[in-house]
Amino acid sequence: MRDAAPQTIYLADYTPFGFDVDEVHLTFDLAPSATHVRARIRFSPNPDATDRTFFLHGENLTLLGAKIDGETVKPKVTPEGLTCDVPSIPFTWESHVQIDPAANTALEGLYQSGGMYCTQCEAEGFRKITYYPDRPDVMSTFTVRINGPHPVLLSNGNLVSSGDGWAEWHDPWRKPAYLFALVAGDLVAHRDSFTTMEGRTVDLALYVRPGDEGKCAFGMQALKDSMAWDENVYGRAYDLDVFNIVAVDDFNMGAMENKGLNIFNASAVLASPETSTDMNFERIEAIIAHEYFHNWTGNRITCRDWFQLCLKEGLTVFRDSQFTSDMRSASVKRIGDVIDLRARQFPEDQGPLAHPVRPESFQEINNFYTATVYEKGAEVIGMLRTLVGADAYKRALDMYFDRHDGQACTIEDWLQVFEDATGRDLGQFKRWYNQAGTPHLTVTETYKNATYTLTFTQNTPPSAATPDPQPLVIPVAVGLLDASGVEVMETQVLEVTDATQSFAFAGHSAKPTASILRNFSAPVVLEFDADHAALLAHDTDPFNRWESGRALALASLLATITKGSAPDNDYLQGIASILRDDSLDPAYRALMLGLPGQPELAAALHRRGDTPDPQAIFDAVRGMKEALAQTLKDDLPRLYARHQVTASYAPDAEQSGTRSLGNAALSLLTLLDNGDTAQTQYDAATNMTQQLAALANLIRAGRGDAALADFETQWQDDRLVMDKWFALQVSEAKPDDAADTAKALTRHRDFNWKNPNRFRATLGALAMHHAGFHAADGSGYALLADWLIKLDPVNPQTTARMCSAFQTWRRYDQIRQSLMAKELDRIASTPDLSRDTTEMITRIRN
Ligand code: 0A1
Ligand code: ZN
Repeated sequence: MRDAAPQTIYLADYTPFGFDVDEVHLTFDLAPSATHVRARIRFSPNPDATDRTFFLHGENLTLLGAKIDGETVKPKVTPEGLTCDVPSIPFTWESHVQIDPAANTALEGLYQSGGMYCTQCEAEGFRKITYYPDRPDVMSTFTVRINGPHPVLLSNGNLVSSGDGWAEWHDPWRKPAYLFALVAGDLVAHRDSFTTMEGRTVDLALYVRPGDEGKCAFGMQALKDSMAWDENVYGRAYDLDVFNIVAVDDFNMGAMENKGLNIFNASAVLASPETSTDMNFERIEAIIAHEYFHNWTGNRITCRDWFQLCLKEGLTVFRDSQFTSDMRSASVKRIGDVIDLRARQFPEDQGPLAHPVRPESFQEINNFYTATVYEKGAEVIGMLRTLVGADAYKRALDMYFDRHDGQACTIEDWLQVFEDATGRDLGQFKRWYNQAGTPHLTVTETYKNATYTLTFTQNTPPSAATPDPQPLVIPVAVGLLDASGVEVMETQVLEVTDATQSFAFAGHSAKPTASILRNFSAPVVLEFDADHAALLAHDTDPFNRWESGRALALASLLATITKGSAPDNDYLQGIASILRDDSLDPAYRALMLGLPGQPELAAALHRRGDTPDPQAIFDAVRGMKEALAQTLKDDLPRLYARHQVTASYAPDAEQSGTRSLGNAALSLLTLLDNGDTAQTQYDAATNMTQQLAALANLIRAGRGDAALADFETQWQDDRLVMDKWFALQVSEAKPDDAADTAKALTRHRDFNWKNPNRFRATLGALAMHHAGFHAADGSGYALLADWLIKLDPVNPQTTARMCSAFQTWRRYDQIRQSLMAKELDRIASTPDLSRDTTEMITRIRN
């Protein structure tokens, strides 16, 4: 059954539910097409509420019976839920429903994946399991009995007792229904344990499909590292006797923080050197940490309503970034985060999907698990920490945990602890939560009478979500260098609060060189005519040193695209010196060889009033790589040879940094030797990082066919590796071939389009191939639209997320715009289109 006409929900309309839930007892009798769920729930009137309507959410449920205090009742049932007359004193509600997990392809609620049962309840999946007030401010303890012929039967909390074909779990921590989880199947456990700082022993287990046992050790270590880190840095210990993680093949997102029973997309937890790249390992470590950290920021303190999503997500992303910085290299992590922010959040904030970090309305909450809520939400917390300082941040967090443990909170609660801990008024700072759009910060400089003055002008472009943006509090970290590159003023944080504001620095006998927005101290577009060549050579701030190289590359590429200029020699020579400097971390040097993303170039052209031509952008980037290869011609063989790891494989920062520089050198070498070194590397590779990089280079050199066939033979039984095989062929295709390559892959026997990982590997890779997706004949647009239309009835959530490929459509020329508009309209006019996809297409098209 399809959704009713879309309804918009507003933050301003929040009212508490009329009843408290004191305890929940659930019994599951599992069967693929006819699972029975019996619920016994103790309700009592909520003294803080005025509306006592007893409405329970419920979707796709067959109600077989309901009772209040043991008496049969006949509730009024609609497609969204039920209402019933209830007593005005505490009462016990019982219901019995039947559901069909085998038919649940949307992967929300209780569904099946590879023969196992699993759940996904965030945001509103619990209502597909039983009738319930499915909203995050309704919290309760849960006791769950599972009956089913499966060796492993799991739910939240601690195991109470179990026997053959059944298990009973109790979660003593009150939680909202979105954190409920159940897993049943024939799984094997990788076990370990952790002793908390309070001296409690926690049994840890990672449950996987038989055959995947060898891919668990890294995830388990990451979990133990996360547990120790949260104790050491935030003073937060784990609070149950067990912590279970389950890997599932079919999952819409990365992972889910269900209390005591995290469920992970297999790609976000399973790892081995042979099958996973260094990047996979780093991502897995971060996601394990993220989900674990939610135990305090999300579970113990949750959100009052879904508008407050950033309360848990922004903070938890901020915490997992801190963790990765501590485990690995802080500057490499920061640069990676900013690359990601610009690639994913900036386009969102600068286009039709722009929304505040705390949105004020939505139709489908699943569409708001966005880079803005997550990544910009984390940036906002980073700015807050920069403004108040590390000590005050710590005090505020301690106060937050003390004051709000066990509660469902708002951004107002969050900001209040900072105000109380610091005495600061955060009224203006709060605009970061309420305003959409990426601020532009334009800087001019003057130098007179030994005084150097910087003038900042901030301007946030208006958007549908925020038509009249007001000035923000922008922490701008600034340092000054002298002409010889020596730092003459250490980093200072300037607080820009006005539309235009100047800061003077006296006592400089010569005009200094400014390094502005060090460590990317605010998520803004900086417009400043800096001395990038000097900063690239000398900046003491590793982020801004990298950023200067990036700025030179951007300027040079834009000049090539718009004027046909040759690559900038200052840039090439500056990068060459960095690459030759063996005192610099290899991972950092590898980042220095990176170029701005092609969509980022398109955005920069659009900002200047030019119309981006995707093929011209592609060609310019290729030309720049060739120029880098020529400039570094004599260095590359040595650079490559010196960055081969001979020790046995470890996914740590040091080894992966070495490999990333070796592989960055390889991609330039391939332009000089036509893939000979890549072939040698492919033949000798003993880990996926080396094998996949070699394969990519062979495809790029036009000689990938044999290696692709070999790779397929070797890995055909490993679904996660085969996702890489699908994705790489699309992402490395020549622009004109990308859509055809993707189309051919959709006919491959292993193209299981109902599996979100495989769908994304193939069609998602096309959407991310800038010049391929935007091929002039519209073939990329048409293919993606065909598949989104096909996927929508099966999996609305993944379909809706992938619609964002079209969000930048107004940046391009008239012909491309009309081709994209045609596809958007074709999707929009599909009969019975889901609420998820309808909302996305409507917002993008308008
Ligand atoms: N809360 C999870 C991510 C997540 C969000 C939504 C989902 O379904 C709509 C599933 C998972 C996290 O932040 O990791
Ligand atoms: Zn999260």
